[in-house]
Amino acid sequence: MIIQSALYLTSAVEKAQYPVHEGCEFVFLGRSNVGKSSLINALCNRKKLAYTSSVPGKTIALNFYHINNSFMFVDVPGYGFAKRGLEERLKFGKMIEEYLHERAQLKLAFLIIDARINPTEDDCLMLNYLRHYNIPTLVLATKTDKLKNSQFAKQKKSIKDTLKLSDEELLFVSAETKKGLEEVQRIIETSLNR
Ligand SMILES: Nc1nc2c(ncn2[C@@H]2O[C@H](COP(=O)(O)OP(=O)(O)OP(=O)(O)O)[C@@H](O)[C@H]2O)c(=O)[nH]1
Ligand SMILES: [Mg+2]
Repeated sequence: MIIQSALYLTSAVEKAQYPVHEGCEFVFLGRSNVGKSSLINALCNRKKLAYTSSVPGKTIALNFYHINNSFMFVDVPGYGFAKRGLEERLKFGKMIEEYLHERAQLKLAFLIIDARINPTEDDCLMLNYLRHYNIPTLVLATKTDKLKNSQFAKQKKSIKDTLKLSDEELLFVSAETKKGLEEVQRIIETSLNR
């Protein structure tokens, strides 16, 4: 599947603000600063479609991007950002849960983790939540460009063991080098045709 067009459509902090459309949606979840927005940009071949920052906490609402005039990528605020107060973290948590729980058009969730770091407790909680609600999920281990070749096999095993993933549920990617992104696009296409 080739992404020919990508357009920022709208932002939402609650259900009433979600855009009305017929297509399906793909959501990008993960810790703050892990690289969710960067992956959306890399997949769409655009530098500044989704805002990115070296400072965590850049994305503060659900952002909807219309792809090929057909389906949506949904960028969400990162979880586990300690500098956010408890109240804010709960607010973001509820915003994400409401989306995951209520959005019938949600086709597939990408859970983004850092390829260099073992999944955190927040990552495990998020994956359990997705499994509990039967939301099809693919784990994308990103920033692979920063992972030494010698560490690759060890990291793969430890991520798979911690999250209890099969081989098909984990892909190593990089927004920087675009490693693995053709495979992600293939998976999106398969999912759209299902
Ligand atoms: N080396 C490398 N850096 C990356 C990669 N992806 C993202 N980054 C960097 O990681 C930082 C965070 O990226 P974002 O895409 O803004 O992360 P996010 O998950 O959207 O962050 P929040 O919106 O705050 O939750 C930025 O400085 C990016 O340049 C990657 O594949 N490789
Ligand atoms: Mg972001």
